[in-house]
Amino acid sequence: GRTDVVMVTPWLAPVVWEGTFNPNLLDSIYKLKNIRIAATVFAVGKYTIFLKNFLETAEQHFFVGFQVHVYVFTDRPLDVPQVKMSAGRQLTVRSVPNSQRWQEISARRMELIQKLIEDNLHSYADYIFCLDVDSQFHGRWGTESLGGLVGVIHPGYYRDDRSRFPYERRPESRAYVAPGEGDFYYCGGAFGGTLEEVHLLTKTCHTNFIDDAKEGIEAAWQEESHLNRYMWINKPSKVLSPEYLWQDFKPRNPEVHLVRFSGVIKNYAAIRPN
Ligand code: UD2
Repeated sequence: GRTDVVMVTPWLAPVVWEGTFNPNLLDSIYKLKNIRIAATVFAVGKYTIFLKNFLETAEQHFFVGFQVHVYVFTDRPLDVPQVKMSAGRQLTVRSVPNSQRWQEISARRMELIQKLIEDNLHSYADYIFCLDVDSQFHGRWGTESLGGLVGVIHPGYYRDDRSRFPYERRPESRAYVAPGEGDFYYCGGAFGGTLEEVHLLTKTCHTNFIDDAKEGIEAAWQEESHLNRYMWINKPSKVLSPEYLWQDFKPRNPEVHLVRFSGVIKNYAAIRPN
C-alpha cells in the first residue's frame, strides 16, 4: 500500500499507483480467463510520425504476454511502419479521412471507436483502451488497469483544487460541469474498459459533441470535455494514476514512482493541419 497518495475514490474505485497491486498475482488470474485486449490509436496527417515509437514501446510494455489487437486509424495507410509483433499480438489498419481542423480529428475518434465496437469487435476483444499516438510506453501497463470503465487522471491538474480543472464551464454545452462539481480531471488521451462500457461512453460523447455542434458550441477541450462530463455522471470503476499518462516535458513528481506511458514533446505548429 501507499500512504502518500489517494488509493481509493469516495465511491470505492481503486486508484492505481505503483506499489498498490501485485502484478504477478493479477496476471495469473487474468491468464486463466484468456482475455483479449484491443487498443485504438489514431494517426491522421503528420501524426503518423509517432506510430513507430508508439508501437515498438507497446510491444515492450503493454499487456506483455496477453492477446493484444492494435487498431491503427489513419488516412496514410502506406506510412504505417512494419513493427515486429510477438505471438498473440496483431495490428489492423483502418482508413479514415483527414480533416482541416485538428479539433475535429481528435473529437471524431469517439464516433470511430463507437463504430469499431459495433462492427462486431465483441468477437475479437473483451477490453479496449483508446490512446493518443503522440505517446510512448516506458513501464508496465497491464492487468492492473482492467475494469468496467477506466479513466486516467490527467497529469497536468491532479495536484490542483477542482476549481482549477479546465472543464467546460458554459451551461449551454452538454459537456458542462458546474463549479464545485467533478471528481478528477481525466485525460482524453487514455481511457478504456469493457467493450460495453466504452461503447456507451463513446456513443454518448459523440452524440453530445454533435448536438453541441448543431447549436454552434464546441467544448473547451473537445471530446476530453465530454469525457469528463460523462465520468462525473458515470463514475469509473477503476481510476489510473498519472503514471498512466505523464508528459515528457514535466519533471517527474516524487509520488510518481514509475512513468508507464507519456506524451512526447511535440511541435504543434509543425504537425497539426491548422
Ligand atoms: C489533449 C488530449 C487529447 C485530446 C485533446 C483535446 C491528453 C494527453 N491529450 O491533447 O487526447 O483530448 O487534448 O482535443 O490527454 N490526431 C491526429 N492528427 C492530428 C491531430 C490529432 O492523428 O492532426 C490524433 C492523435 O491520435 C493525437 C490525438 O488526436 O494523439 C489528440 O490530439 P493532440 O495530441 O494534438 O491533442 P493534445 O496534445 O492537445
